[in-house]
Amino acid sequence: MSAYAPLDVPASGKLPFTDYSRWRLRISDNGDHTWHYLHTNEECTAWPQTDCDKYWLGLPLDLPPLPKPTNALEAARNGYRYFQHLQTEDGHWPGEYGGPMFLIPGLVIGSYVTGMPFKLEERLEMIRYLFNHTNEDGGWGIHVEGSSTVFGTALNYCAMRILGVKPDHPVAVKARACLHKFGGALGVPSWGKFWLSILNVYDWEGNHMIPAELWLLPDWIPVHPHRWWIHTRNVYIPMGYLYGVRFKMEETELVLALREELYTQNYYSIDWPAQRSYVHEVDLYTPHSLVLEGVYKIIDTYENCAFPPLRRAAVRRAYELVVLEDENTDCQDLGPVNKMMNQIVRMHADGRDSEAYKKHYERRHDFMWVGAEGMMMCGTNGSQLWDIGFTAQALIETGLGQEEEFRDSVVRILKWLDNCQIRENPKHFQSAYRHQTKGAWPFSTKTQGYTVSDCTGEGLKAVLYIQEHVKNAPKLISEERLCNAVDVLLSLQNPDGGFASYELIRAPLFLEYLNPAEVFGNIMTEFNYPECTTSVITALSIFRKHNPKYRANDIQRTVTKAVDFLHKAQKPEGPWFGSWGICFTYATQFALESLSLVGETYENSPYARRACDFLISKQRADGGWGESYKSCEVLHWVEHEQTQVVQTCWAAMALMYAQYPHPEPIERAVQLVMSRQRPDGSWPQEAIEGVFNKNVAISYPNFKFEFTIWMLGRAHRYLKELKGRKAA
Ligand code: LAN
Repeated sequence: MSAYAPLDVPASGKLPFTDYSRWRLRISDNGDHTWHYLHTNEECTAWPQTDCDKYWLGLPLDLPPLPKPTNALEAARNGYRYFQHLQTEDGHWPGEYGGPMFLIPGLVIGSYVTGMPFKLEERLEMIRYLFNHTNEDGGWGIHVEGSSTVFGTALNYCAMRILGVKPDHPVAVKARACLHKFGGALGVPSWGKFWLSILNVYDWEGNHMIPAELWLLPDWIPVHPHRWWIHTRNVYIPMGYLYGVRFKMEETELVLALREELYTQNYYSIDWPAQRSYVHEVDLYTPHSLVLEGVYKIIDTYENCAFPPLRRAAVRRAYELVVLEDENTDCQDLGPVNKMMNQIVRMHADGRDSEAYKKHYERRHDFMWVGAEGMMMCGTNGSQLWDIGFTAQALIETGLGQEEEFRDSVVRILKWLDNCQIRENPKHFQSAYRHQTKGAWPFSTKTQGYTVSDCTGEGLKAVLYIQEHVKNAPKLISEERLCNAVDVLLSLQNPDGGFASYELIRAPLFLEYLNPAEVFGNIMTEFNYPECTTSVITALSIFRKHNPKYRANDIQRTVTKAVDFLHKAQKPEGPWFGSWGICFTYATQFALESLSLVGETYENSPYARRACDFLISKQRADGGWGESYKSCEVLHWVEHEQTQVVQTCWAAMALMYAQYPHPEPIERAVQLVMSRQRPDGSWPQEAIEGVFNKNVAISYPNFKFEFTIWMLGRAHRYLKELKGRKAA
């Protein structure tokens, strides 16, 4: 295991551990991202660093100051002049997609146990990232802004040690002290117990049964796992396999050392079965329900006398499903968690000489991102489509996209959108329990290739906007393909009118009582989300203006039901709860966008009015808005300590969607956002913007460009019109 030999690293991660002028971002034909470290000066000259590379590495771009903006539109234009530097040749905007602090451990443990090495520079910068994200107490939380938990601390401690940090390094010493304060790794949540068991530093006996057997049930059963939320089922498939075969790392010196370092008692004296339901209180977001405890009693008892042929069949079935997923996504897989687990399954079943092993080796890099603070593992292989969709709409709605200066940039956006649309259903379609993909846009790239409702909506809007509103724009996406996208959207409505994320809701919502992952909320089934519902409503509304004939009745029925869902989903105080961005500000912006497209405004709709009044009540003295990620956790509004530019834009956009009749709050928001713009047109990074499963924050650093440009440009016109109306 020399690939993981101990390293000498500085005490602090402040300064890079590698030469940052040598990193380059490579973009595949589909827009997948991989970072490369160049070793010779010749290589560096042949492949110069781009502004985009420099920006994400935190290196200065040295762009000259732009003419000082005298109004909101000029500020938006300056913003886009800067943002254009970060657009790649192929037309999209790469971006760092960090935040969750439980992904590097999966990458590192999964690589270690499958014998896949990292390059030295990757190891060094991952270590630095971990150093830079320790909390005051020496530990790590579940995400970069969260306080320390056993999950974050135990797993990242192991990752750091595998990567080469010695146990007496000051960061390791402090992290260990923090972990021991929590009583060691014993109380790690179930996903942590799983990873530590894979690493052979937690006994499998300390885990509740993970039943791959469920996949042998007939599909019609209402709680069959193919009906679970797509991420959850795709994680529990390889988990079931690896639990079923009790996969564990051989006892290396490091494994033996970790058994001593992670616990406050002798590893060999631990009562493992007693730990199965024990999770430290700092980690508990969704405690086990009584029903789940009951189910565990039954299946743990079964496990004691498991019937070997049944177990073999279950493990075989799990393996088949892993292969289908790998083949559908070229081993990139749905997300970083199941990707690393599938990798272990494939190594175990197919061996180290297999094609699958080689593919998995490469595909790890799609998730590994070098940022200013070191190398991280991203939440997906990027947010390519999501970012380009908003950028396109911002450009067209502000009118900037029609300006000659930006023409080339806009056409490149369209080309990228053209390439990204998924043209076919998956290779393994029904057999892998997938929803149709033909016509959809994914969240990141076509390689990953999963339909997402709102990504399809935003992708469709972006294409329609550019093809319709930019003079002489090439019509790259045919009417047939636009209709395919509409078909996908129409296929995704749930009976109560709402839209979920990737699929229809397939199982009863009470399944949430069986949520075994104590650190996440709402993971067992799909749920309807106001954000997703909005993207679909708005995309369909814009599409039918473009093509009033295609499935007109279906569209009408779908939009009416969806708006009805939105009305019902509004909180009594006025906002909507956001599940993917922070939080009430985010979702309320989307909801009011929907309502605006069906003609509901402050003047004529009690829903829009209540929402505006709520937002106005949250505007701060400086003219901005600021909401903490904690809102998503505790389900009510929590102020952020600082005003946030991105949320200020969301709130101001919401007011404009609702045609809020008083200009002052919007003017003050514009002032705040302009006051934070730098002379080169950019905005500095502020607090984290996104969230998932209620408890994990995730970053969308390009939002600070997309929504600022969009809001400023719109506000410029809106305020003018409003004043004109008032004068008349
Ligand atoms: C995402 C990111 C994008 C997000 C939106 C498109 C914004 C949303 O409107 C629909 C859901 C979706 C696609 C989404 C779902 C969950 C994801 C994939 C993530 C938040 C990014 C990371 C997260 C994934 C589950 C992380 C891995 C963790 C597990 C619990 C498996």
